[in-house]
Amino acid sequence: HKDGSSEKHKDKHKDRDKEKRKEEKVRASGDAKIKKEKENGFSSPPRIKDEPEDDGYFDGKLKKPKNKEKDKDKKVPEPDSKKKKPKKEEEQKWKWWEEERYPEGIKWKFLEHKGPVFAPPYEPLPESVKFYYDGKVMKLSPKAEEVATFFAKMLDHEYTTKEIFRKNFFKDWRKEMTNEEKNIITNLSKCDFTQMSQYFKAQTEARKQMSKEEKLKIKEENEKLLKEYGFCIMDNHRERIANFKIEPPGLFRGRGNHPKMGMLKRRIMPEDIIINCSKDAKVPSPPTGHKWKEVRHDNKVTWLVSWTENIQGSIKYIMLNPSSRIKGEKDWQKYETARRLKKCVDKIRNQYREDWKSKEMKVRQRAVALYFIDKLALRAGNEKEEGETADTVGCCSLRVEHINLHPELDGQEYVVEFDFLGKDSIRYYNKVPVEKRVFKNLQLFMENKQPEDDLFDRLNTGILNKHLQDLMEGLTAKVFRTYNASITLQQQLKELTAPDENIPAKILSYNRANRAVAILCNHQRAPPKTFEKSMMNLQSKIDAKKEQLADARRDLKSAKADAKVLKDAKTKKVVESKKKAVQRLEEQLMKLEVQATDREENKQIALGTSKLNYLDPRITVAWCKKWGVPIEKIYNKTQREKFAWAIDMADEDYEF
Ligand SMILES: *[C@@H]1O[C@H](CO)[C@@H](O)[C@H](O)[C@H]1NC(C)=O
Ligand SMILES: *[C@@H]1O[C@H](CO)[C@@H](O)[C@H](O)[C@H]1NC(C)=O
Ligand SMILES: *[C@@H]1O[C@H](CO)[C@@H](O)[C@H](O)[C@H]1NC(C)=O
Ligand SMILES: CC(=O)N[C@H]1CO[C@H](CO)[C@@H](O)[C@@H]1O
Repeated sequence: HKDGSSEKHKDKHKDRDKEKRKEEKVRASGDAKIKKEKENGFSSPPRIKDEPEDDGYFDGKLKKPKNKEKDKDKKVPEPDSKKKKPKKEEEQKWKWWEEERYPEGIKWKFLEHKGPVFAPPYEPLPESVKFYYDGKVMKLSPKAEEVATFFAKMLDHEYTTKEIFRKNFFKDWRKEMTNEEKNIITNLSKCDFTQMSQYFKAQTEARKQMSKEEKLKIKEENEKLLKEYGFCIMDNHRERIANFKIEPPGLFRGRGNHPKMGMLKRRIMPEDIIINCSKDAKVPSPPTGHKWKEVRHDNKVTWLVSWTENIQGSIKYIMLNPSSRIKGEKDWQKYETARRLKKCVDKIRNQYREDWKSKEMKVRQRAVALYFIDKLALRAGNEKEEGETADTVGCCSLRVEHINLHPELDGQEYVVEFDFLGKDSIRYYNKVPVEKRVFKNLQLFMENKQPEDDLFDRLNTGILNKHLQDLMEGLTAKVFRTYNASITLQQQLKELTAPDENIPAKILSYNRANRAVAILCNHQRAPPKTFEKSMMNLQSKIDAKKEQLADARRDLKSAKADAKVLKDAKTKKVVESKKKAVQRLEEQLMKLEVQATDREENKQIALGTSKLNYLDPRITVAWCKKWGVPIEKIYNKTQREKFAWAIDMADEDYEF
């Protein structure tokens, strides 16, 4: 397709512009698909297929085997109205990446939405569900009862045995009690929530046992809610909102040993809510009898709704879905920044190597920290939530106790052993050989220090970030991560992909490359609870397949024997079909075995985070296009929506 490509390109642009204008009009009236079909006289195929062709293989997870009978049913032509709907959705995908960007700082010109969906009101417990205090039945006031149910729902959880949790809960619960209740209920250990807990368990059970009709009804209600509140209009386009439902009240958990765990996370009311929309938009109406806290028209921010939560005092936002223009542009920019780093990383590396010899201690420390960020993809500082006291650290906040120096270890020289809790209390443990100069510097930084002293005492996150900005505009520790993750994926894909292996094997290679990145970024996980079971299921499938294959081989052998004797056309045909059956089974077995390998290797690694946040999707798209691997095998629907820009833009020779 290379001939005259520049001419074609121009034409494509012209067409696009026309198309864009047309689409704009169409969208305004709402029904793009139908109108476009009328104009064009045909319907173009959807770009991103909704239902990928399914060979049961995806992302290391096995899908439920398809029911053959059901498949047959599906092929019966459905009434038109039903079939057209999903296609219409596809048709409306807006290629924002082909349009000009707004000037820096401006996020939108028009914004209209329906506001948030509030948590459903509290439903009091039935009379039959009793609460006991000190062995005696007690009827709680509605407010006290509501908060008690939050605790009851968590009764089986380890949290409710933790002292801080109980203390925080009890303190906040008492605030919701009437004076009378407060006088009686003075000791949490005397509260008996068992009946409440049993009631909720029974409810959960009942939900599982719901009839098809009931489930369908709930599904329809959810869809209705999504249709009304799940979208906004931003600059003539209907965009999906990420989190339009406000979280219901409950008890705060937090990660690690959070000092605020057990506190009451209040119910958010319209009076807490700040609405952001454009001046010429219809302001969403608050629920009857209520008012918004404030209505703003600020097009320098991307949020639609905000409020302040009561536990940490942090501001929460309702924002657009990752598939939106606003989020997509930001994502795209992130990878462009990482590509800029690629261009100057050598210079930066040479600079910090020079700085290891600096006379100034501060410069030396900065240079060693930068080396860690570059080489180990460490985070800059401790990006923990305010009030969080979990003892997590980043590069700048490393303490002497977090590293051990080994002049020699397992045949390697100058090894640094790291052991600390990183973001979200995930342990970082690594033994890395470093350059001699780094090692000597670390020895120097540790001289005359106690274990709890800062390793980099002349450095903080602010200083380091400032330095990064001076090295390259927009540079942060995270850019190193994105850069290294993306470049590593690209290199690994080149190394691991064997041109003549089949698609399942290629996918395994992809996942291996992805895993190399996840390990680099320390995206570990505990093996999923269902791991052993799902592995066993897979193994029994493999065993069954092996048996089938053995049978098929036996059949083939006897058919061949028959053919030798009879030598007629009919037996020859039988032999051919038996041969095909064997081949088919061999392929299926291979596929299952590849899956088992993949899943075993994936046991303790979370691929999702790097896939979603650190890997330039264009590398993946290019790889898929180059090797003819359907993109659906690598990205699920959510991911395809998020990366629609990359899927459309990147061709097979894209280089990060
Ligand atoms: C609270 O109740 C528990 C269980 O009855 C009892 O062991 C404990 O001593 C009580 N605590 C106080 C402070 O009264
Ligand atoms: C990425 O990180 C790895 C692991 O520390 C490191 O060995 C490698 O040099 C880095 N690669 C690039 C290109 O930055
Ligand atoms: C796609 O994968 C992500 C993990 O990256 C997961 O959170 C999401 O639920 C998946 N979506 C679908 C539609 O399967
Ligand atoms: C005009 C206005 O109120 N702007 C605010 C919009 O929201 C952001 C983020 O909360 C604030 O920083 C702005 O001051």
